[in-house]
Amino acid sequence: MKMTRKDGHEALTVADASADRVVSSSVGAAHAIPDVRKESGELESTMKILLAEDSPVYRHLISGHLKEWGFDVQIANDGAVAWELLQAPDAPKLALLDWVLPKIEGIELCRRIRKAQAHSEYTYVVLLTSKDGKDELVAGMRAGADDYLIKPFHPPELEARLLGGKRILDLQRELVAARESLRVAATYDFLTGLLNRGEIVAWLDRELVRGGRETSPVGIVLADIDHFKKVNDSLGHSGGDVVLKEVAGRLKSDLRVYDGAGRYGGEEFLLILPGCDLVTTVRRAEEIRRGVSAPGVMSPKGIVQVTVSMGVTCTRGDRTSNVEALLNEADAALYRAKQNGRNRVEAY
Ligand code: GH3
Ligand code: MG
Ligand code: MG
Ligand code: MG
Repeated sequence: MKMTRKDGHEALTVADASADRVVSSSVGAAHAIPDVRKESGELESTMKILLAEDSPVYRHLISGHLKEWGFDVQIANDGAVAWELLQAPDAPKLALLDWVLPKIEGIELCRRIRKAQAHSEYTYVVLLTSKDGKDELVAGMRAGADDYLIKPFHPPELEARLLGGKRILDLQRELVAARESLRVAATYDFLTGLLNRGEIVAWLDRELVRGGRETSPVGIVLADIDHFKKVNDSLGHSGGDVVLKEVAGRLKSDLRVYDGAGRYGGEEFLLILPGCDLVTTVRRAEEIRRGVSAPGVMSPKGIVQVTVSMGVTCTRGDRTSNVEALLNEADAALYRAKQNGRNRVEAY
């Protein structure tokens, strides 16, 4: 049966309550539906969408339109299947949920989505409800729905809702990407890609706590490029930058995944070696030092020989270690390495 609404438009509707009878799509059928996608260029062809609908008729009609609009449609016949699909690793971020569903109702799905989602990517939810459920709409929105659609509805109404949802999801993704790039900028040193000073010191602080708890030593290496001013003088500042990057890469290349490396200052680097006592830290520092100086560094103005001096210290189980004291020790040892001829490792 076709239903005619007050505005004179015929809507997507189902004849009767009983399933499998159906049946009309809107007046103009598929070919007459205005192609919002072509007009706005907004609907992404591969965007996933979840359709949770227990009425076979609506399921068939709606999924047909969604596919026609280019969506990759996942279908759930009941709320439990919908919830399972929504929890999958690559779940759809756009969900069209019928209010009345077997097992888990649409409104309960909304609640669960919002509860589970505090830290993950946003899911945009459009709740489908029948006309007599109108009074409950506010409750649906409170439960976490972003929008609603009252059955029966015209296909273009649905498409318009989905375009709005997609726009929100795009904005949200842009915000997340912007936040992520701010986080990266605040965490890493732009030139070398190592942790910046604040982060490597915070890392050291955390490792000291862990080392204290596990009574395990933490080795610390402060490395400083020798005569770097001369490198800058001969290669220019940008040539110096190339050398800095290369040295940072070499310092890092010998580290284990749980070691930390950061740019502590202009041409100074801090390495943190959890679980390494003083003897081991000195041995590893020696290996790393040799690795830095072994092959010359290619720069736009030719090959330069680069060396580093290192000051090494380590936490000891029998005394409390704090970041500042350890950094002072490493710095004192580094000073001795410079005094004693550079390109060498000294322990505190
Ligand atoms: P030493 O062996 O005693 O450490 O001598 P040095 O010349 O390496 O030490 P000094 O501290 O006198 O000079 C460090 C130089 O590092 C000076 C500074 O211009 C340069 N520098 C600091 N940061 C950067 C950077 O980001 N890029 C470049 N190209 N140079 C930098
Ligand atoms: Mg239903
Ligand atoms: Mg230096
Ligand atoms: Mg220096």
